[in-house]
Amino acid sequence: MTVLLYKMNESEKLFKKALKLIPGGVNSPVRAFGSVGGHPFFTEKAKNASITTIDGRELIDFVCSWGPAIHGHNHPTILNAINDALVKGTSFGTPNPYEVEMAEIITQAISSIEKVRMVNSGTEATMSCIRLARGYTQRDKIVKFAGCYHGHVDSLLVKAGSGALTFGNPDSAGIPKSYAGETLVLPFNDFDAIELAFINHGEKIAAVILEPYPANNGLILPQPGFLNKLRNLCDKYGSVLIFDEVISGFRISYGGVQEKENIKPDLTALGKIIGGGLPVGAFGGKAEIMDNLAPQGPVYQAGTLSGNPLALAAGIAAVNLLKILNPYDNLERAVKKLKGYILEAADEKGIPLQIPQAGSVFCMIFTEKPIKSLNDVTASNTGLFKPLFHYALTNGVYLPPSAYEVCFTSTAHNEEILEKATEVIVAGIKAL
Ligand code: KE4
Repeated sequence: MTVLLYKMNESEKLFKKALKLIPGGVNSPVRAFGSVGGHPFFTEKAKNASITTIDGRELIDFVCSWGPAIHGHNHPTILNAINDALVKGTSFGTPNPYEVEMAEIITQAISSIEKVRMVNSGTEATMSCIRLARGYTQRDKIVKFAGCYHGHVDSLLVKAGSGALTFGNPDSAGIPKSYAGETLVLPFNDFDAIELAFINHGEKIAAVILEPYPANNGLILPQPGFLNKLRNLCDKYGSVLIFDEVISGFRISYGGVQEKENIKPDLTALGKIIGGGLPVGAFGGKAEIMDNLAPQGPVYQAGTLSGNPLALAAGIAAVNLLKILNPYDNLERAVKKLKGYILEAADEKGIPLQIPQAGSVFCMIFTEKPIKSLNDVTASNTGLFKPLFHYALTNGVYLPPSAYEVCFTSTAHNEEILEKATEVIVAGIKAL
């Protein structure tokens, strides 16, 4: 395998300029290549399973814009939908028909969602779920799980307290300790910890929020019965169960993890895919809870561009295409095939490797232990990811620039493209 020259001069020039104008040179930290070293390339355009850098390099994309691009980039159906909306105007600040159409789609796709409100990001969706749960229950405490990321919400950028059951400390500057102290951070998949938390604080817990398939610190699948346990405890203590399905909604299955696992949360946060590549988030759930939102109820939530016609036109096209194609089994099978070859190469090389997978989402964690908790991920040999990342990038494959982020495929990742990517990743494993 010849190692292609890694042309980056145009990106390098632009990054130098960006660093003077934008904090860290990026509008979102993970894009800065901080954990893999080097500096990011700038993307000129994207089509199907590939992105093309401003240096003219075409890369097979396993980031897919961090999840939205489940149909690959610039799918004609989505482009046409955006163009149809565009000629009618970009933003009205009044109700528009797309909002009702999207609400119908979401409430029909996800039966736990009786009412839904559109916002502009996953962060807004989870932030609104937290405020709504607190307003509805008139309680303040929140339970989240270590390793789950829910966007940059003050209440949720919290790291575990000193003891397993002490309330949290800020996980970012700028968050008052008093604020973080209302959030309890527990180990995911720890049945005893969640039981004890409710015994000790149940009457004060407004909500439990989790990614039902945590995908922001590698991919950690729930142990059998764990999601049910959370459901039962929330029922028993009158707390709101919130599923953050910003990644998994319409990605793992058309109805998300909750359909696959047959669990009904009280509120769900959505994002990414439902925007078809444009900025969208949504949150919804039981009407009894959602009706507490302004203007109907006392919990305030608003947004200038919420329900934006362009963004919803793109999202409606993307979700309708999923309903028509129902690509989930094919997406899962294709990743399973890729995974098999990579595991075989690692085994031949004597490198312990786990590849947790959920449909078209997977990650490579260098450890011999099956991944059951955040500790299993942090204890892994993340140092092996960096050389693999750069080998792949040099040879035309863009993996997420962090050992803790997951890879995404799309319906545009056809057999030929996946074979080519497999060859590069396998060679990269063998070169470790
Ligand atoms: P946004 O505010 O970035 O649209 O969504 C926040 C969010 C909420 N919930 C989950 C489960 C998420 O994964 C995210 C955002 N995901 C990250 C990557 N895993 C977005 C990439 C970035 O931060 O640039």
